[in-house]
Parts: sequence; C-alpha cells; structure tokens
Amino acid sequence: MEMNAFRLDGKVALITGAVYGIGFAIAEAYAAAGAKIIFNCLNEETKNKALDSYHEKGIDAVGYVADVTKEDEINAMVADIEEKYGGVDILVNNAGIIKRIPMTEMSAADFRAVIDVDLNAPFIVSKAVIPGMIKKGHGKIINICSMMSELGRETVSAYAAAKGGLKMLTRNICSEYGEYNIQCNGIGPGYIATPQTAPLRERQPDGSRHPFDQFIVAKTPAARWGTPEDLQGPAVFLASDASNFVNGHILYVDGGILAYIGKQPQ
Ligand code: NAP
Ligand code: GCO
Repeated sequence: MEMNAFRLDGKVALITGAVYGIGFAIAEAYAAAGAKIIFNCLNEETKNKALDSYHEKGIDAVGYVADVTKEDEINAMVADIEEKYGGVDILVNNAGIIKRIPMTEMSAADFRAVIDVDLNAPFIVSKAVIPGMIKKGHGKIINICSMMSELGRETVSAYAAAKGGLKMLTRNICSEYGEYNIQCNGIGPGYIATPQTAPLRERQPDGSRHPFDQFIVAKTPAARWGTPEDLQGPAVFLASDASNFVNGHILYVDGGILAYIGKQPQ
C-alpha cells in the first residue's frame, strides 16, 4: 500500500464549528496532511478569533458565519465553497452542544435545541454536500458521535438521543450513498478535555478533583482524559484514501472506556 494513501493533498475539508476543541484539532491534522481547511461558526467575532488561531498555526483557513441548524445559511455556504474552492471533499460534522439537565426537569425546547444541533444539523450539512460529492465521484463524511451513542447517563438524555441517532444517520448515509464512492463513518470520542467537558473537571472548593473527573479516570483503562490531539490520527485515517473500504463504522477513540467495567473503588 502506498503510504501517501494517508495524505489529503488537494482535498477541501469542511469542519463545522472548528474554532477550538476537537474540531480545531482535526482541522490542524487535516492541514498537516495537505487539505484546504474551511470552517463555519456562529458570528464574525468567533470567526476572526478562529482565523487568528489558524494563522498562528500557519494554516490559511477559510471561515464562514453559518449556523449549522439553518438550512438556508448552510446551502449558501456550500454553494459558495463549490464556486470558490471546487466543493467539499471531506465533511466533518463536529459542531455540537450539550445541556446537562435531569430529563424530568428539561424543557421540550431545551431537548429540541440539542437534537437540532447534534442530529438535525449533520443531516442538513450532509444533505448539502452529498450532491457535489456524487459529481466528484468521491466523498468522506465523518460524524462526531460519542460514547453516548452507546451509553446513557444521568442528565444527558437529549445529547444521548442525538448521538445515538447520529450513529444511525452515519450508517444510513453509508447505505444510501456508498455506491457513489462516498464513505460515511463516525468517530466516537471518549471523555476529552475541551471546553464542553470543563464543568466535569473543575476543581472542588477544597481543591480536590471533581468526583466525575475521578470517576472517568477510574473507568478508563488509559487512566486519563483524552485530548483533542488523540483524535487527529483516527480523523486523518477516516478522511483519507486509506479508509476507502471502511464505511458505516463508528471508530471509538476512548482509551478503552467502552470495553472496561471500571476499577474497584479503593
Ligand atoms: P465544544 O468545545 O463545545 O465546541 C463545539 C463547537 O461547536 C463550538 O465552537 C461551538 O460554537 C460550535 N457550535 C455549537 N453550535 C453551533 C451551531 N449551531 N452552528 C455552528 N457552530 C456551532 O465541543 P468539543 O468538546 O470540541 O466537541 C466537538 C464535538 O465532539 C461535539 O459534537 C461534541 O458533542 C463531540 N464530543 C465531545 C466529547 C468531549 O468529551 N469533549 C466527547 C465526545 C463527543 P460556539 O463556540 O460559538 O459555542
Ligand atoms: C457528559 C460528557 C460526555 C462527553 C462525550 C463522551 O456530560 O457525559 O459531556 O457526553 O461529552 O460525549 O463521549
């Protein structure tokens, strides 16, 4: 096998919400592998801060202000990308939110808001880029799923429902568009140290570690939280020609947490 099968030279990668955290790390890795980086975010201020971050890394990224839940904004962005950059070769549906509320205390509006960003939006953005991928004769769609695509826990009912649905949307895009040489896979990160999980790692008033922090480290064979950088290799693999016969797969990058019953409390 040619090792340049892992390269992304000449490819245009759209990573939604890639202004920091997991999306930014994936974009960094794609740029290092040769891809043109395009991202979207919610406002000009965030876009300009993100462009500064990319420029600090020597990455000539292109940013759009577009809400992933707004089909008109996404369609306009994708049309502009097709006109200016030749269309999207690699889509990473990364943008996401979580609301940690006990289900019986959660409003229907809050539940819908999480489903809208974490499940409806990957549908909207994938639907927008697939016609162009069919014309190109190739495409890669990578959905950022979660351990909550497989497991539940208290307070994350909407998020787990969305990420479980995203696992099945991944499999359905695989099923419906595989014949056009489009591969749709998921990455299921474990617990990753980003702003989204910062509340779960906060030091307690007495300076001790957050109980959830201790729980996750005990539950993870790697005995640590993941970092966004831990996702870079798997993300490059799924975006590259090296994975052209991998389709409908959720690649869990979780330090082994899904395989492990957990360490007996001392
Ligand atoms: P994060 O730090 O919260 O970043 C999420 C990004 O998505 C933010 O930049 C956010 O923009 C953007 N976003 C939210 N709603 C959007 C919308 N409607 N339109 C456009 N952009 C939007 O999250 P992360 O930890 O990097 O996670 C990234 C993805 O990985 C998410 O899908 C998350 O569910 C998933 N994931 C995370 C973990 C983890 O442990 N961290 C584990 C498994 C899966 P703003 O900055 O403007 O809010
Ligand atoms: C939570 C966390 C998790 C992680 C991730 C795990 O509150 O349980 O936020 O949901 O974000 O999805 O894979």
